[in-house]
Amino acid sequence: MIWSQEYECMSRHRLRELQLKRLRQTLHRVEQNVPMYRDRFKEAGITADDIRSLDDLKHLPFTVKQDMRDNYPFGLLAVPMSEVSRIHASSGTTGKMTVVGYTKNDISTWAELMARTFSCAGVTNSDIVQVAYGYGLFTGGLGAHYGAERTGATVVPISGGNTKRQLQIMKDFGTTVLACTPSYALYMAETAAEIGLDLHELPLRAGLFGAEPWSENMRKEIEAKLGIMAIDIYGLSEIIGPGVASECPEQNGLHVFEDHFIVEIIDPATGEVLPPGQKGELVFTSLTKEAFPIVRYRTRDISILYEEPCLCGRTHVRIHRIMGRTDDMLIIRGVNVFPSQIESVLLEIGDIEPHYQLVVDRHDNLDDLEIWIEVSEKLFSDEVSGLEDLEHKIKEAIHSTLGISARIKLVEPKTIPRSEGKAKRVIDRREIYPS
Ligand code: DLL
Repeated sequence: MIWSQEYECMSRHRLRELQLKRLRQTLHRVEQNVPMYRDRFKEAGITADDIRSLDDLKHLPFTVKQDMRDNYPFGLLAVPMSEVSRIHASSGTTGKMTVVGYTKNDISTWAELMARTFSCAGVTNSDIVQVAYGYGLFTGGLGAHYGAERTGATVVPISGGNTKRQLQIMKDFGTTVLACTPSYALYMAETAAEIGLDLHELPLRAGLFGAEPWSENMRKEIEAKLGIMAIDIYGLSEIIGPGVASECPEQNGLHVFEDHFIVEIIDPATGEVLPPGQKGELVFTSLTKEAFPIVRYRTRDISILYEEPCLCGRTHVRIHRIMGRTDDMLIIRGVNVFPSQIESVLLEIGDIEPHYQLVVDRHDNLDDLEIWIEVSEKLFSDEVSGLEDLEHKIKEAIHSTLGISARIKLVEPKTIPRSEGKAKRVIDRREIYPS
């Protein structure tokens, strides 16, 4: 089922015309209203008027995550606050989060894009959609909520967590579609098995999974254990939230909603645009956003672009499922975490040597973070209670700053292997990216 035949199946020629028109509008909007873009364009010796073809896009400077931090919280908004009807922010830090804003129209556009996403899984007004993405500043919950509502489906806004209750509701309400992170879907399946609930007997038939990396093997496992079709959905707060790209029933790459976003793949080392078929970093430009337009945003996500037509009839290009990142960002239980954030929390606490290692693993389908930290010789030879206090203090600090729980393991000086080059801060045993 295609939600918006008119736009999703548009001829490539008409689509390009529409993109160019919307791109020029967006560039004028940022040039007039956002000082950072105005300055950047000036530095690059370019004005919005100079962009006469889609090919000219490559002359514009990139936008990066640091730009959000530098303009925290509202410096990149292109409308006055009186026109902003919603704020979201990326998870991870309480300090300088990535803050994004939406006008009423933006919220409506987003709902429309998410309705397309749900339609990719065949969702109609006969469906009952359980939204188990987190509600709140994270874009997953409310993004899925508005989109599912737009399709006419019945929405169960349960948010994440409380797994047994999720399963009870799934059974009692007759949920047909589940929206959550892929690892949480597997965790639900496992909990169902533990309590003797056979998911194959329930009406559940499809799931929309994203917000973290997963693999083809994980898809197979989810589909088998839950007895459903599992659709990969992709997005990021900076671009709109979920609703940037979605798989169709062909399950062979994610269609980028190109009437609202231009996608490019670049060489992360040189910034040069790569042709379709080559692996590189995804870069997006928004075409219709009012409050928070964004030009050439470097996602750090690695993928490949496919231009071949898709059997489903949609004409929008597809991207390969996310294959990795160009930076060290980890996604732990749906929370985006940079090792540097953990480091700064650790260094604010005394008695710690600047040697630590993050060990990330997945047990029973739940991400598990263990932080190994070297403590001073003195503390280590002190009585045990000193170590326990410190462990507790670190655990609390990590939880309150980053919103994730971690197991803390304090070790003697010189326990963590030293490296001659870059320190190896992260050991990720989850094997989540496809090889
Ligand atoms: O995770 C938005 C979202 C919510 C997408 C619900 C899908 C479903 P952020 O918190 O800003 O936004 O995190 C964005 O998550 O740059 C990717 O690294 C990763 N990511 C999102 N979707 C996928 C996916 C939301 N399908 C970051 N596969 C992105 C792999 C994904 N990684």
